[in-house]
Amino acid sequence: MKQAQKHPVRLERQGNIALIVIENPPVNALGAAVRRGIAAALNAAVAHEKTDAIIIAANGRTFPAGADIREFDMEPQEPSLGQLCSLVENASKPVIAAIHGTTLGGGLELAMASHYRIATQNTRMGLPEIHLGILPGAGGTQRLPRLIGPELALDIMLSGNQISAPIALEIGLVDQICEEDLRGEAVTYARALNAARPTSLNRSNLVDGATYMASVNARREKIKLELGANALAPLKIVDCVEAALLLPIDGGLDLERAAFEDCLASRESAGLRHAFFAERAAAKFPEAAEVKPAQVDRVAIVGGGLMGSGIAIAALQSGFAVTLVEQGESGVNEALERIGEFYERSIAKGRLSEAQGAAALTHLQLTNKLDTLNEADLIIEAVAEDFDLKASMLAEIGAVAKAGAVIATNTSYLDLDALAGSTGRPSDTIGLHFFAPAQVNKLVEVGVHDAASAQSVVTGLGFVKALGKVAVRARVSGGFGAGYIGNAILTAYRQAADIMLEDGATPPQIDGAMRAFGFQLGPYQVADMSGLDIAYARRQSTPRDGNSRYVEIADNMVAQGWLGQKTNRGYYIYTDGHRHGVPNGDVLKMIAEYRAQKGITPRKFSDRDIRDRILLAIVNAGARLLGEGVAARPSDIDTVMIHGFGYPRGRGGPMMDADATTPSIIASRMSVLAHEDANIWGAAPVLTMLAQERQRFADLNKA
Ligand code: T1G
Repeated sequence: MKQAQKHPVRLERQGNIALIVIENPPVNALGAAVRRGIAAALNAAVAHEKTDAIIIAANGRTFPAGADIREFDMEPQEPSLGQLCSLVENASKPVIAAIHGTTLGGGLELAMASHYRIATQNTRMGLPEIHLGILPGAGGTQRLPRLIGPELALDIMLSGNQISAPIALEIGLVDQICEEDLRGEAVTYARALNAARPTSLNRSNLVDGATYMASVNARREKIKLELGANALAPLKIVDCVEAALLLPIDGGLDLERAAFEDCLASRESAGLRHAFFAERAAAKFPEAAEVKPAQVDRVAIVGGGLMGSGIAIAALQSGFAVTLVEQGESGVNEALERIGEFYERSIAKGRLSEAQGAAALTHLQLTNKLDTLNEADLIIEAVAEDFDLKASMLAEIGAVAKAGAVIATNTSYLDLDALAGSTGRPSDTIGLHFFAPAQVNKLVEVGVHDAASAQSVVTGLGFVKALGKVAVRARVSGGFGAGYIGNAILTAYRQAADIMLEDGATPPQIDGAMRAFGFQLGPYQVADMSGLDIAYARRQSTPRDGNSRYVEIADNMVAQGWLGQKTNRGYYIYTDGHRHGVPNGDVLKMIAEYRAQKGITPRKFSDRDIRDRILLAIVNAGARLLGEGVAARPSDIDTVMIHGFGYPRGRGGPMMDADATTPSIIASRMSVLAHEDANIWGAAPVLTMLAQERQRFADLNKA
């Protein structure tokens, strides 16, 4: 018999105090049923003659972490969160919000509409709506400036960052921090109250209009300067904060509502909300339904180069005990130097305290002895990207690792099945593909192969989550552009760019077009950053594919020793270690000579041509990876491209972008280009299927 669904809101009483308790796991999102429940409970409590005060609290890990984002694309239901907040504020009896966990967005707005706020010591608070391309739409832009002033209010809403409870107390956002028993202390606090205290009547931070407007105007100018005049949500937030001073509360709330609707309807917000759920969906590995991750306390990393030491830092920063194995004294010292430099820089920049830095380093064991690996629960091989070197190292690791330990290789494109075999215990072996710099980049592709056990896979997933990173499950692609999802798509991206380079475009033009589209850096700036020799080594070990044009420009640059930033000369020339270079005239000259040799008459490409050709290649590669089962769903590809390759998050990723154009239009555009390179512009079967069935990639996310 189907169990009756528990109502997400309960009304309890403790003598003359009514308690409205929310229970809507996992994060008590303020969906329609919750809002209706709170409104009904509040009306009942206010009407109850023996009620002197009302507490709003929540069970579970947090006070509401916001409105229910999933409801934004649905038919709105009453009461809206804004209406509920006004109901709370206008209650005739004191309402106290007892908050804990991550009180965010609509949850904090509900607390600010309450007359008093009590928080636990480790509560974190914030209005992160800007990360979803919207703004606080339930009174936050009107009540927060009243409580803490325009400057701090703008800081909180424009950064979307969380603040701690002690800070919130200091700035006047909460009234009291409770020691232990939040509910009990809230009741005691409530019993001492004798009057409601509507936030909207608090004008203490609105009296000095001139200073207030100076904050507003300065912030508006700063945003226009840094983000441009089209920065929708940030500028709307400033408008709303201005309205909090200039308009009565109802006028301000109306303006906020309209601004919220405008932002919600924007393409940017649709993209950001898609990205929010895409990275959470990506972490739903099928293996996780079968088994629990094994406990990982000590992590060992073999290879202390750029990647290995970056992974070590990420693990230290997340509280793991770390063993870093490097060959020989000099290898150990270089690794120690790299890690030491990270902590020095972080302390100098105030990101870490001396104590935090020192504490982290106490968990680091640096050695050149492989037998220390038998203490580790997880061993990550991070030596150079050479098959024989990796296979022999993995064989040694497989020999010393303890029973039950998980072995991972950080290969980015070598044959995972074969490398797993070389450990002698393939079921314990997975891929963990970090992206440089590993201590910063949030993406990790978890490589799965036929022999990998579910336990090993979910243990790898658990480790990546514990690092606070975004995990995406990937099988190794065997087709054009080996590697997991990211590298396979990058190969198509670069091939599309190189073909235009050969036919008439220039590196600065292509980079400019992709930056204008929203990428931080263009493909040739990225090539210079990662080093042309890395990609060259990979091309040398990858058999040429007759279906693709082989563009020799990069090979010729390597032959000249133009390897990018590491030689201060690549597609750009770099001076004094600057990250941004000036176009390298010698490369442009070399490309012109190369075209002449090949009898190519250069032709013009508009920025739109460049962008379209590259995006078509990316989407088509994504479609191929879906067909091969390398990627489980299109939104995983979006997550990889956003976190690993700087695809503009506000667009939601290439596969979401493709749906905006529709697969059938994409397939017809590709058919025009396929003759130029069948591998990157020959429509993948999945794309053809979607086009024929008038379906979208989003339909495959549901699968
Ligand atoms: N709505 C719907 N689902 C949500 C949600 C939300 N606000 N927040 C989290 N979830 C789901 C999430 O998809 C996942 O589901 C599960 O909860 C656990 O989340 C009017 C308009 C709170 C810091 O932007 O930042 O209020 O994958 O894996 O790492 O002004 O979730 O298990 O099926 O992220 O511990 C403003 C968004 C909304 C906060 C917890 N609030 N959430 O992190 O768990 S807009 C936010 C978070 C708003 C008002 C406006 C984080 C978290 P599933 P998780 P976590």
